[in-house]
Amino acid sequence: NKESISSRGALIVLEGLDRCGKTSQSGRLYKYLDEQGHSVESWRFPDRNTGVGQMISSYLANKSQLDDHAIHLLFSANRWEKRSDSISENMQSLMEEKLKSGTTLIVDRYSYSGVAFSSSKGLDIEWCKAPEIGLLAPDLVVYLDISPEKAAERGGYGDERYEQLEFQKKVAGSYLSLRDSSWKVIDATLSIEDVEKKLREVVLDCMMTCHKGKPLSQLWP
Ligand code: FDM
Repeated sequence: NKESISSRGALIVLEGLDRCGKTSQSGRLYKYLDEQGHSVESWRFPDRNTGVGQMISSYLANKSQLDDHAIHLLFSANRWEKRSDSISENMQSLMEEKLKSGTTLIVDRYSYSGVAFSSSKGLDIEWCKAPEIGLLAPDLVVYLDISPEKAAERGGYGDERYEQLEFQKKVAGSYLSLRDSSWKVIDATLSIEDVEKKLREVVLDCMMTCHKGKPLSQLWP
């Protein structure tokens, strides 16, 4: 029976500094894969639609204050509540179920943002990684690489808490220490079309590997 052996979707994560182009590239990638007939969804963290997500959103907008450890754990909780559907009857709604049913997820920010941003405030990196243990590991992490200075030139930052050059410089350093050889790094200063093309290549390649039966795994590998 073809259905029971149907292949799973890929968990694709896009990371990078604010204004690196992640959000527009994930939109373009989604559109492309969808038009090619793939089952695909575009996700992002923080997911501001949940109760936890609303607390995060209020914190980011400087409307509430929270201890650095507490907000870190909320970002992590926001990923845990989207990991797997253990409490409701709807077995198709969350990450693991989606992937297993063959849907590829393009995720704008994930645990690496969690660790990079919080450790840039001075929190211990191992402490930051701990609550992420057991979340689904991405099949591919794409880092859209841009210097903090260049990113800041792109129309300036908004009003959210972390959108400041000095802080983004620290985040860039944290990302660098998190990167490993499996990450695909794309120069985010190339034209939108060139970034898109490179992104498509690495993503299609990864989807093929998952299609061939690569098992889902957990953080941190
Ligand atoms: N951010 C995002 C964190 O500090 N920790 C996390 O776990 C995640 C997912 O939230 F400045 C930060 C990164 C960014 C802010 O992200 C909101 P978006 O992509 O601008 O919504």
